[in-house]
Order: sequence, then C-alpha cells, then structure tokens
Amino acid sequence: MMMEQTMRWYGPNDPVSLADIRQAGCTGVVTALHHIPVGEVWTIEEINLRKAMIEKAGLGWTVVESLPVHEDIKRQTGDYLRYIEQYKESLRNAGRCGLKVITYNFMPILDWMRTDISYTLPDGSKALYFERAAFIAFDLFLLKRPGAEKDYTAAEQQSARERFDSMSEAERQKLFRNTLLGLPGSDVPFTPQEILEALKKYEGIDASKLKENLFHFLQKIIPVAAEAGVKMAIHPDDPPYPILGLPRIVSTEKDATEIIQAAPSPANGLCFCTGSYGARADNDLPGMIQRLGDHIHFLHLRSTQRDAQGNFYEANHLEGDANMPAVVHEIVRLMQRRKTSIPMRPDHGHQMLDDLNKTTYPGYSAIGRLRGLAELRGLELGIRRSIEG
Ligand code: DNO
Repeated sequence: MMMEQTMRWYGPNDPVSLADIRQAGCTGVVTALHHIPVGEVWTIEEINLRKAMIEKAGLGWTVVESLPVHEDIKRQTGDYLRYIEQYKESLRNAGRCGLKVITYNFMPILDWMRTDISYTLPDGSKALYFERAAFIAFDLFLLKRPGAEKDYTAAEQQSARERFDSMSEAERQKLFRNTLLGLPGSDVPFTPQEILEALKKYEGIDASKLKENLFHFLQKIIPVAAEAGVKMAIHPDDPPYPILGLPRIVSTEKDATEIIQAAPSPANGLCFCTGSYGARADNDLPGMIQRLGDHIHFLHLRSTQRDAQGNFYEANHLEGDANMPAVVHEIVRLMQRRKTSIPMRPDHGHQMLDDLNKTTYPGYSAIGRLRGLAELRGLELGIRRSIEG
C-alpha cells in the first residue's frame, strides 16, 4: 500500500491542468472551492460540480485544501456563532459528497509568509525564501508596525536597516508584495494601513486566548465532522513562530498534542506538513509521526534548508534539513499499522525548465512538483520493498 499521490489544483483557472497532474502520476487532486467567500456554505451542488469536473479528467477528489476559517471565529467576535454553524453545514455537505479530509488552518490574518518567491538557486531554478533581515525590514520600515522594535534585538534591527538601505525602490516594493502574498485575496494590493487595521483587531488576543478560541471551535465542529464521515486536518503555522506580533499556536509537537486532546476523536487530526514543522530545528519529524500518527490524515512533504540567522529556503524534496528517508520510513510503518493509505502531496517545488517562463501560483509550478513527487514515490517504493523484502 502506497501513499495516495495527489497534487494541489487551484481550480479551473490554474495554469497547471488536470491532465498535467494526471500525467505526473497522481490519482487525485487536492483542491477547494476558491470562488466561495470565506465563511459561506459550500453547497452540495457546488461541490458536486467541481467533483464531476475532476472525475471527467480521470482523477479523484477526496481531500479539501482548504475550508478556511472566518476571522470572526478565530477572534470570537461579531458573527462567529453563525460562521461556526455555516462551517458545520459545509462539513455535512462535504461528507454527503464523499469528501474525506478537510484541511484548514488557524493562523490569524496571514497564511504562509515568504520574503522572496523567486530566490535563484545555484542550478538556476527558483525557490521560495524567507530571509529574516528582509522580513524585519518589511515590518519596521515598510509596514511601520507600532511597537515592532520590541520583537527584535538591536543587532537584528541593525542588520535589517543595512538590508533595507541596500535595496532599490523597486526591490522594496517587491518585498512588500511578496510578504503579503499569503494574505487572503492577496492579488489585490494591500496598503500598510489596511494591514495595520487588520492587526489591530487582534490586540488583546494572545496565544492562550487564540488557543481557547480554536478549542471552542473544535469542540463544536469535531462531533459534526465525525458524524459526517470527514476528518479534520489542521495545517501548521508557516513559518512556525509568531510574526508581526500575531500569536501562532500550531507550531510544535506540544501544540499539536494539545489540539488533539482538546476534542478527542479520530476526526480531529493533522495535516502533517514537514516543510512547516521542519522550519524549526526543535521539531523531531520522524518522532512526531510515531507519536501523533493516529491523527495524521494528510501529508505535505517538503524540506527547508535553515541557517543560524533564521533564514530558510525550500530545498529539493530529498535535500535540506528534513530527513526525508526517515520521515517516509515512519509513514510506511504508520500506514502498515493503520492498514490505510494516507493521502500526500509533494508540497511546493522549484520553478525550473520551461516553467521559468510561466506564471503559476508561487510554489505550485508543474515541473518542480513533478520532480518532487517522482523522487518521493521512488523513495517510498524503495523503503517499502526493503521492509517487506
Ligand atoms: C501553502 C499551503 C497553505 C495551506 C493552508 C491550509 O502552500 O500549504 O496555504 O494550504 O495553510 O489551510
């Protein structure tokens, strides 16, 4: 039994087609109804329409990424009770349509964050990059977040200043755009004022309050998910620590364990993203699979290369800091133990070859992901054969 091989597909407007994904060797896609505004119900009709489109291309759809959580739920403000009811309705509809896994995250305002989406590697391919000095320069000198200095040491502020002074105006604008790409609807240019207003709404919400809000949400939705036959998979924070003064609560093994304990059920689970958890040196990835494996419902496999300054870029899938052979070894054993196949996708990939001339979603060009998938598939097969003889 192999992992179920999928790729993320952003829907009909994705420049990477369903046929491309099928030719990469996938049996399914991971996708979402991106046209439905955050918080609104995913109806049976809309889900089935999308499913039919995917099945017509010879692929399956069982994993949702993502069913996003409305900001009101994360803050417990405004209409959050109505949004929770609507979330439940979407879960019931997803179950009725045969969807099995629902990926979501609980990162305030932002999703993933990088300072550079086309960091050129020695071989000429391009990767996503998080450069700490550039990020601090963004925070201090572009966003000008009140009180931001408190979060950084004098040495860090100094190197951010030097980094900022070395940038042209065009580079500064690019940094601003890149850093805010992980914001919902971020093809629209945000102004610093808009971001500062969004941040202001989180004043008074620290990590323990945000955790309380997540646990409350889970206690409401997990029984519904269980009844509907779907499993929830929370995606970790990326990068896995607080940024812009916002709390982050899904960054470590301890966080993941507390989340599972907050609403005990097989339906309360994890999207195990080796790239996000792996950006912290203190996360033991193979050990986390051993200890949390019963709750891992979806896998994002990728590796980052960290340095001592807190910078990291996304390495080739079998290189970088994640010990991918050890990770895949644990996954193979986990699937044997659970007697089930766990869906995976190669997370991100380098922009390379013909894709260097194309515009795709950052991290989601076809050829780099195809390379990653092919390497991971071979690694898994080799490990399985060596275990099973
Ligand atoms: C980035 C992705 C995340 C992920 C969400 C899940 O490439 O891994 O955007 O889809 O955090 O809710």
